Amino acid sequence: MSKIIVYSEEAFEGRSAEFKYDVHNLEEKGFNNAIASIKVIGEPWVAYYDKNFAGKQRVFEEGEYATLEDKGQFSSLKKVTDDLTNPKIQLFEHINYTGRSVTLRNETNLHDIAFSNIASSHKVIGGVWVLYEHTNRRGSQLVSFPGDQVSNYVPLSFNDVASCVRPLLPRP
Ligand SMILES: [Ca+2]
Repeated sequence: MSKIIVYSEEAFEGRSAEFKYDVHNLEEKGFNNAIASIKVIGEPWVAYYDKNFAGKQRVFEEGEYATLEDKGQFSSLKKVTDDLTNPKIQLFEHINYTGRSVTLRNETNLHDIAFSNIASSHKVIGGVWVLYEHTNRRGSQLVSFPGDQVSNYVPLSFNDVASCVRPLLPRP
């Protein structure tokens, strides 16, 4: 069974709580803006800065996270339950799916295909994708699910910054 365990202090100290299902509002669980370390067992989870799976976001795959870049920021948690086989995403140069486009199926450094700091919209055909502000999976993230169509990165503060993208992979 997939689950996430959250802690109020770094290094898995302080108060803790374990969740097996989406938490749309961490305030109801006494953990709003209070998560300082995380353990994930099983499927990946996405943590969001705002309740109801909105705002800035970060993926946590199976593993232990003793310190967090986004300590004290998360307000909702979503479990990834989607089919991760056959990932496919289409990125577009401009908003509303216009301009140059590229179709990707694997982790890609967008510098390598002359598409870094260009993308302004996308369509996810398959899988769950993470877009990163910087190469080597660094910086802000934008997480997108199968069938998602994101027509404009501007309101997401993600316009013309994506430098690397990758699909979440099925666990072996
Ligand atoms: Ca653009």
